[in-house]
Amino acid sequence: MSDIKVGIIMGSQSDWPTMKEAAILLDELGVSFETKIVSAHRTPDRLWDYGKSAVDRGLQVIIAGAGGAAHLPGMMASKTRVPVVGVPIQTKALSGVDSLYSIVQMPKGFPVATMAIGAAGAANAGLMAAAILANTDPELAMRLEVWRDSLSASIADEPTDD
Ligand code: RP5
Repeated sequence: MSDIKVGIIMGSQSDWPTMKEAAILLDELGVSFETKIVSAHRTPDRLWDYGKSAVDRGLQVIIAGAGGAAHLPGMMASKTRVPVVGVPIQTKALSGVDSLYSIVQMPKGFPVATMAIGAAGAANAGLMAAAILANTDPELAMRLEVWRDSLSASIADEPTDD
């Protein structure tokens, strides 16, 4: 079993600028992760193998981003009991509403924890994965508390014109 706790997977290289936001957060919080391109449509065998081996490899959370007919998160959730956090990529044609609907409307029995569309959703996916892991990792829990407190402290009391 490897040390990697979180898998960040995405349907295409074109998803990486968005999914990078999850990686940045996990890096900041000291969570080990891997990144892979796994497409439900273009590399279905890769998807199957990834899902089949996820538990044995010690993955504890999978963050899956996809756009358009975004079947990757749901198909991954059907293949492994490892919790899947879905990130709808913002598309050009339909602004990511297509991705959101494709990811969020899972049938009863196979949930995907669906985040917001785009970069904020990807960053929150990283934070969600860290929060899940923090339940059994007190040091990570402390780092996450510090991160949250520092974000709160950075918010001004009053708006300015600048
Ligand atoms: C999806 O199709 C990917 O997740 C990506 O968001 C979208 C478009 O992929 P490319 O045509 O840019 O490779 O599978």
